[in-house]
Amino acid sequence: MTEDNEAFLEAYLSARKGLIDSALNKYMPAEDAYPPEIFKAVRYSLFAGGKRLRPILCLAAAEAVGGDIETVLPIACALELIHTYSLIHDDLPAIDNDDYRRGMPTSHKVFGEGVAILAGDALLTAAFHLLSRQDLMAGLDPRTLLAVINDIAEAAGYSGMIGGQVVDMQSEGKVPDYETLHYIHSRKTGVMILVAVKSGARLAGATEEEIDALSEYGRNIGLAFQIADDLLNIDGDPILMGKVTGSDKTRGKMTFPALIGVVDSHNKAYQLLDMALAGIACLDSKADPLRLIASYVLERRS
Ligand code: GRG
Repeated sequence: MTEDNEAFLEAYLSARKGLIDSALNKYMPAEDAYPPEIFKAVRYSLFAGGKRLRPILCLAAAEAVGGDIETVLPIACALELIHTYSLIHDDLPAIDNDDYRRGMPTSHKVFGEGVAILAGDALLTAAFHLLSRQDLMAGLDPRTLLAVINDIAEAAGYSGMIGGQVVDMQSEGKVPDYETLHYIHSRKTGVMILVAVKSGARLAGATEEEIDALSEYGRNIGLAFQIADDLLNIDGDPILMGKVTGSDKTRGKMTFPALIGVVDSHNKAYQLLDMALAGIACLDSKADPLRLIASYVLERRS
């Protein structure tokens, strides 16, 4: 990436993150709402410094087809609520048993396991509550919104993120094979990234051709994102990542480096980047932020 593109992307990501953070702050109940323990736990994880990649992608996809990002903002925020829930539950003792995330103690370490489980549940429910708020959705076509809610529910559920997580857990300690690994990565992580891009495009009134192009982009960067995550778990800086590295190997997780090695995993991720960019070659310069985000997904250090 050139220095100019790097500077543009940094400013772009920071501005979008600011927009998303203030919308989330507005949509979520105050920390001292009753009962305070649950609202504190929800806000603790929601405002713990996440990159906001999924909502940013949702807004950038809308922008790429000439849409209005303010209209799509609540849907983008709902995706972040689902993402935050998945991280809280992923860190639980029964799943990955992680003590730190983003440099801070995980939810169950601060609030106890019971409240952490409920905070995750509350965030998932809050996402669909937000998606069905008539006051915020007034500018959207109801049929399109319903189709988007359906896509998001499918992506987060047993055929998507949960399915991927289940197979991920069941595959620990097993000899990796491509088919299983592709299933895990494309569902556990990829599908929420894909649905973020697709939802933004659909809500912004994209044509079927544009939706197909952006889906191709989303599918490829979704998988590339998880391969980059596998690589960061090996050679990432624990300080920048805010969590321990090396855990995938200790747990015998099925990952791309475990299947094909570090160098080929790196090459595979860049191949996917090329495919993502080729997918949106038909879009004009309004898709440039998406092009830069695709490189960022692979070059990020946290
Ligand atoms: C329902 C019991 C129960 C568990 C759900 C679904 C699930 C657990 C976990 C799957 C989600 C998951 C943690 C996938 C890994 C993907 C990943 C690399 C997450 C980190 O995403 P970033 O880097 O995080 O975007 P930030 O911190 O920036 O928000």
